[in-house]
Amino acid sequence: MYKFENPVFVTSPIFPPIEKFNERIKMIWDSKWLSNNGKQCQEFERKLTEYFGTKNISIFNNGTIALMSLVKMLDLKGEVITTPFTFAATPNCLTWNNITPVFCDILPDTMCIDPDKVEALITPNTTAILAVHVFGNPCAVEKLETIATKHNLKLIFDGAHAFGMKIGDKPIYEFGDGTMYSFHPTKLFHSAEGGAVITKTEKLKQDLDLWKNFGIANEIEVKLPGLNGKMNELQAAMGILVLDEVNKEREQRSKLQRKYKEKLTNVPGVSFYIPEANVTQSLQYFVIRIHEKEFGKSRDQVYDELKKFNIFARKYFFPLCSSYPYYKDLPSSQLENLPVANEVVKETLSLPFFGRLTEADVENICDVIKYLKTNNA
Ligand code: T4K
Repeated sequence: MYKFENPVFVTSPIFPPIEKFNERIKMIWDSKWLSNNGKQCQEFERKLTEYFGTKNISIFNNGTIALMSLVKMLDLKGEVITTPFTFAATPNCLTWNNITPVFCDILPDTMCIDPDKVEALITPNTTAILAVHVFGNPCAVEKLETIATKHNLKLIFDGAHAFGMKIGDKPIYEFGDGTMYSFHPTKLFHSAEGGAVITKTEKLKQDLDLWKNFGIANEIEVKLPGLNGKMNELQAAMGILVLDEVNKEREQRSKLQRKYKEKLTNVPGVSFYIPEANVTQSLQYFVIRIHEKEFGKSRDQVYDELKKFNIFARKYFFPLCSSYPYYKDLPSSQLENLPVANEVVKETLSLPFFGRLTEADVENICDVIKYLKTNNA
């Protein structure tokens, strides 16, 4: 069976041509300006405004600080209903705001929060729903909006995986009060580290802009007890150049996704979710589920055996956030409340998925998976 010569990781960032980065570095050196909304940051925000088609965008030094800031600027308190099947940053942003996360079970197909289980978790202390477009699968946005409106709750999205996602003609950020994007290098689009929030209102964007600069309005006025969430010029320069490459990356990922689908359809014990046709996908991850009984091996066995072929898949998002030592005793974390999430978390495997992979690489990865169904590594 084919073994990769070098390790193949779950992802690998876009690297723009180094000459272009050097030009940008020269611009930064000449400007003698490294942070605090310099020319690169201004240009980056302008370019993102064009790319996304909205002015209500505030860029940050990373997605976590962006989400923490969004929660803070919406003045959320008490309890916020969220998903346990996500990266640690999602519920941690609530904890940093002295909010108790209330974990809600997920849907078996999209693996996003189950809107039909949200209402039962609402108490007088609930102030918002924080949903995650996990792996770039869209949440049930309309149902969530209906619930939020009915109960007078804020609705925010962790769109760390949702760059460029749309439902029909509607960009995903048009749902809810605000959406956070992560520009970490493991993301389809990145700025080395970075993030952004797109808001429904211009006022919220202005509040975020103030908040991320310590709340400083001008030399004689500090309006809010803010923090330092500013992106720097080097990050912005990278972001500008990666933006030029992102459509090419997306095209290649589309081909790879097609190849994965073609090779893994009808493999007993392997399933994957592809969003409906009206969804423009972010193409952030390619995630399969290993169903132990049918496949004959557990996800963990497959994960371990893939390594012997130099394939380094990831068990995102294991363990569930509700299993973390500091969340496990919450009433909402108990197993009986999260049956689907507890099942899904044992099955998911994020396979290598990035533009420098070839379709032949994907074929080899799929052949190894099929080989492992009947053989041991
Ligand atoms: N919400 C959600 C739903 C998220 O997934 C995330 C971040 C956030 C919020 C927070 O956004 P940020 O504050 O990060 O902007 C990674 C990332 O560190 C994290 O950003 C990301 N989610 C999470 C899903 O993945 P790890 O622990 O898996 O990273 P690491 O270092 O193991 O990298 C994974 C693979 O990527 C490596 O095996 C190789 C490759 N890699 C990584 C880096 C950093 C590269 O090839 N080059 C690189 O520079 O967390």
